[in-house]
Amino acid sequence: MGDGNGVSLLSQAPAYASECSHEYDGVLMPKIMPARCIESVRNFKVRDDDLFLTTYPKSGTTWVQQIVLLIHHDGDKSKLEGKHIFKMVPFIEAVEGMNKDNADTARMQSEIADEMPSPRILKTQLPPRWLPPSVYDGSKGKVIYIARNPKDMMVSYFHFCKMTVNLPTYESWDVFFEEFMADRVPRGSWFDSVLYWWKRKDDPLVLFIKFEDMKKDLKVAVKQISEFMGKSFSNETIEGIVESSTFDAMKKNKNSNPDSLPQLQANESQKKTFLRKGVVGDWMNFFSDEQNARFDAVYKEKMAGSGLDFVFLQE
Ligand code: PPS
Repeated sequence: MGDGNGVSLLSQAPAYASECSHEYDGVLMPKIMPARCIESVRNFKVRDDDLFLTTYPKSGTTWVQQIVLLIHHDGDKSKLEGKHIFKMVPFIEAVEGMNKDNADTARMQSEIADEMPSPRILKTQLPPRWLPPSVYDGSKGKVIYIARNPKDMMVSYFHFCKMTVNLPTYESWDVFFEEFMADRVPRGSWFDSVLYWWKRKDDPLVLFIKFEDMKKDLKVAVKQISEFMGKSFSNETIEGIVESSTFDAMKKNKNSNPDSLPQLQANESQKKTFLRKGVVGDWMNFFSDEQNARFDAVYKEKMAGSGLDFVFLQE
C-alpha cells in the first residue's frame, strides 16, 4: 500500500481524489478502470498478431493511435470516417463509455477486444507488471511504446485532470506537482513505465518511440511505425498519413479530436482542449525554479545508467 508502511495512497491524496479513484496494488487508479477490468487484462487472451499501443498517460497515445489506424488502412482516410478513433481501439483496462458512475456494471473494453477480428489494435496505459504475462515477458503481441519527456507529460496531465471528471481536479499546479512527486497521481510511476519499456527497446516485438522525435520529424516516425507494422508505402501515402496526423489536422477532425466524446464532457467550467498545445517545452511555463531543481535531482537519480534521455526543449 501507498508508502510501503501500510498507509493507503487514497488517505494521503487530496480528499476529492476518492470521488473518482480507487487504489489497486499500491497504485491510484481511476474508477473507470476498476479492479475487475485490471484483472481481466492479466487474463487477456493475446493473439500473435495483436498490436498494443502502450504509454504512460499524456505521452502521445492519441497521436500514435491516429497514425497506426491510418497505416493499418494503408493510408485510406475514408476508413476512419464516421467513427471516432477512440472507438476503433479498445482501451483494454477501461469500461465501455468510460463513465465512473456505472463503472461497476458496465461492459469491460477487454470483452469488446475479445470479440474483435484479427489483427487487433489495442491500447493500454497500465503499469507494465499488470500487463498480460505474454506481453510482459515478450513472447506474444507487438508493442509500440511512446515516451514523452516527463515535464511536458506532467503539465499535460495536470490540465487533463482538470478537464475530465474521471480524474481528480487538483486545485493548482503546485498541488499536482507534489502529488506527482509523492507517486500519488493516478496510474503509478512514470519512471517504472518508461524504464521497463526502454530495457526492451531492442526486442523485435517492441518499437520504442519518443514524442519529441515525432515532433521533430513526423515523416520519419510514420515510416518507422509503418515498417514495424510490416507495411511499405509510397512517398505519397506516407505524406498523406503525415498530413492527417498533424496537431492541427487532428484537432479539426471530429473523429480524432477527443473533445466530442461523452467521457470528456467534464467540469462545465473547463474549456475542453484534449489537443491542448502539442508542443515540447510548455513545462517552462509551469515549473518554478525550485520545482525544476527538485525534479531534476529525482530524474538524475532514477534514470542513472539507463542510457535513456529526453529532449526538454524544442530543438
Ligand atoms: S491520454 O489521455 O493519456 O490518452 O493522452 P495522450 O493522447 O497520451 O496525450 C495527449 C497529449 O498529446 C498531444 N497530442 C499531439 N501533439 C502533437 N501533435 C499531435 N498530432 C498530437 N496529438 C495529441 C496532446 O495535445 C496532449 O499534449 P498537451 O501537451 O496537453 O497538448
